[in-house]
Amino acid sequence: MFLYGCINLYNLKKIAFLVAHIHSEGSSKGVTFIIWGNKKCPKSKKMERLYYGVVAGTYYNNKGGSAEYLCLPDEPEYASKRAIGNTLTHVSRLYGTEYEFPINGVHDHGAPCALCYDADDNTQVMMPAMTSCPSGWTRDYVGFLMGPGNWGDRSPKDYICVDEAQKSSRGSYGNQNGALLYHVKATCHGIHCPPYDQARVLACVVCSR
Ligand SMILES: [Ca+2]
Repeated sequence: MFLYGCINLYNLKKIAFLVAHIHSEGSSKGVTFIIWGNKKCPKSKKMERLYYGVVAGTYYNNKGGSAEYLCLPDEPEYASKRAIGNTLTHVSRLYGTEYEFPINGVHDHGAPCALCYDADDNTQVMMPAMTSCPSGWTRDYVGFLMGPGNWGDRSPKDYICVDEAQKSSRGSYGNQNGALLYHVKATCHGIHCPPYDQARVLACVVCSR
């Protein structure tokens, strides 16, 4: 009787584990991500582009605002038909981005972006200062680590991995200095040189599996 109870409990636990595993496998399939600096998503069998647009963010020299770059769709939809006037006070203002001295792109041009969905993957990671992915991972794109300058810009933002092509967006409006994008270099302060080299800009890679 005792043995019978044990076997049942064991089997029940095993079944519960399998059900939970199947459930988590089923529910976690697919990743969404933004490709920065390109309006095309990486090529892959089940890749879908949800929209494309332009990179935007808080003005480089504003205090406050947001610390993230956004991928704004080219064709916006407004939830309210009511306009509140052209004055930009008492709101959070967004500005298009501009490459500053890009290696492959055009100085002062805006950066495109796209929101992508890959139904084949479960997870995705961006690795700074790498161009290759670990074994078993697929390389979605290689890029340059980019972000705000830090010699007086007041708006901090998270670094992003910008596609190495550094494409220009439609309507790149010249030197307007909005949410700026600079290359990133590692200094030799607390970082080993070599192998790090403060004369070179850092790469990045986006990997999934
Ligand atoms: Ca500029």
